[in-house]
Amino acid sequence: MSSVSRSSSAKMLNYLNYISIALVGLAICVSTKPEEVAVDSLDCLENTCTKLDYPDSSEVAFLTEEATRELRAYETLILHSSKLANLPRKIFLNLPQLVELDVLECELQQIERNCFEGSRNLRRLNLGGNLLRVLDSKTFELATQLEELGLSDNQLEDLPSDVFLPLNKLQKINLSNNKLKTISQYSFSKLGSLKSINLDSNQLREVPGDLFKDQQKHLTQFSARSNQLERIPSNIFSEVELLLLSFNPKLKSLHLTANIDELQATNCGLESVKLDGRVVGVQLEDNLSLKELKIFHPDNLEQLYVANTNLTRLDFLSKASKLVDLDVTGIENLSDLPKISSAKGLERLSFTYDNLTSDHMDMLPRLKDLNYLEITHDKAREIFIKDLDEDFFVEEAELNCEQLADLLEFVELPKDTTILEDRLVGDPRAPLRCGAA
Ligand SMILES: *[C@@H]1O[C@H](CO)[C@@H](O)[C@H](O)[C@H]1NC(C)=O
Ligand SMILES: *[C@@H]1O[C@H](CO)[C@@H](O)[C@H](O)[C@H]1NC(C)=O
Ligand SMILES: *[C@@H]1O[C@H](CO)[C@@H](O)[C@H](O)[C@H]1NC(C)=O
Ligand SMILES: *[C@@H]1O[C@H](CO)[C@@H](O)[C@H](O)[C@H]1NC(C)=O
Ligand SMILES: CC(=O)N[C@H]1CO[C@H](CO)[C@@H](O)[C@@H]1O
Repeated sequence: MSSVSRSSSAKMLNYLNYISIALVGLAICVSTKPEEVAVDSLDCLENTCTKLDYPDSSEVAFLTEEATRELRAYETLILHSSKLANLPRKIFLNLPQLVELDVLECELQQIERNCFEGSRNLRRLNLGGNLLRVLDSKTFELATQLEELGLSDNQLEDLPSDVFLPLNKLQKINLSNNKLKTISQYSFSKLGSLKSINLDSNQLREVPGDLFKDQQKHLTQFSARSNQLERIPSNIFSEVELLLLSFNPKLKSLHLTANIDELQATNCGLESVKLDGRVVGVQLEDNLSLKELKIFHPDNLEQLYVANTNLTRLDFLSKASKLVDLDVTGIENLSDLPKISSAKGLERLSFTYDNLTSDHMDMLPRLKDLNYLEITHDKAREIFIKDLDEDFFVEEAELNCEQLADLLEFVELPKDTTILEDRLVGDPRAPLRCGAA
């Protein structure tokens, strides 16, 4: 008797569950069936159209043949300064020639799968600066030719793990400035052409070790600046050109096995960095707690920026024979500075002159190619530039800051810098003051 009543109450429970599930399902159906409103004319300047006003998510605009007639000659269509809760329907049915669609700052909230019907030429889609919060896993199912997808500056909190799966030609994706807390290990599965991924300014705490399983051969760029990353799996990449990880204050240690052309991990909370692979450019400045840096293949290293760190040893410097550019400003107790004399091709050097480094200045004349020398001492900074170009540095030349900025190319002059020419002895001219203003 008691067993019967138990099973009937179990049935009752199931029944209740069933009801509530059905209701949830119904709610989704209602919200995904907006009412279609025909747009007969568009306010366009060439291929840029504005002032489409459909802010209600229960309405979806559809572009009529008539409205799109003038746009058939363009490969790009730009919609902005509009209010489009839903992406308009039939854009590609009427404009199948479109290669690029930009819907920027249009308060876009929802994208229906069918909007991409007929998008057989669509290679670039930019939906930046909208209000997208969720994407359905089928959203891009019909946009199979996409090579670049821009979803930056939205409100995305989560992504279905298979939402990009149909995009097997995708090369670039920009998800910067969203609210992503996690990213699935399958997010980029099977996207063998994907080369550039931007996840800047999200709330990611970790990236799964398998995230780039199908991009192992080569990534051009991975960027995850300004997140909350606590760790990066050491073998997540095998080959990456540009790796940007700056402004992750919780990233205490970084150990990577990949070959990396350029690594930037400035302003993190880094204490230890170990790079096993071939590295060419390494920027780790402004990590006040960084006390360990190991570069196992320093023979390829060309650029090393470690200003404002807590390093004491850079023992690999003696093997960094290709080093061109070194910044060790603001390192209080660096004992390995003399070792750079083996970097015979060094062209730029920045360091802090104090009682410790003062003993080692005899290595400077051995650096024959040095043409930019920046010395910080007692909070003042002096820059010495070698007379590279006689035409430019003639004795009477009125050197101005603009010319100097040209000459220094990618060196950004610090604010209020005093510049002394190397022939200064006896030169009556006052030192030049330049700065980033
Ligand atoms: C991604 O979007 C951001 C914000 O709009 C932009 O600054 C950045 O240049 C884009 N990055 C790439 C690689 O396209
Ligand atoms: C720098 O290192 C010294 C000695 O190794 C340590 O006492 C100090 O706390 C470190 N500074 C920072 C900011 O981690
Ligand atoms: C540098 O060394 C001096 C003397 O050994 C020590 O007093 C000081 O705390 C050290 N500074 C750092 C940042 O480690
Ligand atoms: C550095 O050397 C100068 C002169 O040789 C000396 O007066 C000063 O006290 C030293 N400073 C430190 C921190 O040792
Ligand atoms: C988290 C952390 O310690 N970050 C520090 C890295 O270095 C910069 C500048 O040198 C500091 O401002 C950060 O606090």
